Amino acid sequence: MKASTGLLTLAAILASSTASPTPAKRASPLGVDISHYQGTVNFNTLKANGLSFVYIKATEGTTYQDPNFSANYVGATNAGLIRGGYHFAHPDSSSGATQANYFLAHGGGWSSDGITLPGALDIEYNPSGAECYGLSASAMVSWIKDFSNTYHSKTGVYPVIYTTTDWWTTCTGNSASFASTNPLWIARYSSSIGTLPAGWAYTTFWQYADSGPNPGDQDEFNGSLQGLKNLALG
Ligand SMILES: *[C@@H]1O[C@H](CO)[C@@H](O)[C@H](O)[C@H]1NC(C)=O
Ligand SMILES: CC(=O)N[C@H]1CO[C@H](CO)[C@@H](O)[C@@H]1O
Repeated sequence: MKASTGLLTLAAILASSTASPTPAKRASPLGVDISHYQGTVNFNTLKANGLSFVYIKATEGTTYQDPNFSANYVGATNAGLIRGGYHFAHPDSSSGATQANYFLAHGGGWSSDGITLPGALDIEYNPSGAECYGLSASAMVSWIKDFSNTYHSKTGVYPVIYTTTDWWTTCTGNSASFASTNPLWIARYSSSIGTLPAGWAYTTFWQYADSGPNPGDQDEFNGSLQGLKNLALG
């Protein structure tokens, strides 16, 4: 996913150097994740194309709200898509709790209604500064815990963690301490998902391409449509 600065994430840069893989025919529920970069999205078309869910960018740090969030969220809802918000983490600018509260106040909330996915924490390559945002692995793990525990205490569910195996390995020391609580969403633009971060036996979401037949990044839920609805029930 992209930060508001407009710089490509490393994952996107790496992916753009090779053609996006043509996904094999996928049986699992498909979705996309979008932000204002996609402009005005026709959610009825997404639904007609067979998509089941959409993650929508809400916030970054504590200073940025995606200008299209509300329009996107309402559009997705009206089209009958299962949807949720995501937050682009800036672990160098304020605490995890502060950013979780900002996200919750600006679209990242959750309720057990069968159509709202747990909010996602997008934690990945720093678009504009130090590797790992200048944090040690233990400080990074503490930051993520602070975000995750705050989100859980306010909603009753743990946020989905969006990352890459490479970033997670480098910047958390491949921490296994979220695997029993947080659903995983791995970005890997390949025909196979590859090695997962420590602890997780499986991924919940897979972002398998950064472009495709529908606007935004292309995602798959690892399970059935009922499993996806169960995630939205908590
Ligand atoms: C999908 O989940 C199942 C368990 O429910 C697991 O066996 C499988 O490896 C997962 N796939 C991926 C790509 O993680
Ligand atoms: C529906 C909506 O709000 N669309 C806006 C999304 O953001 C772009 C700018 O990135 C605007 O031009 C659209 O009007």
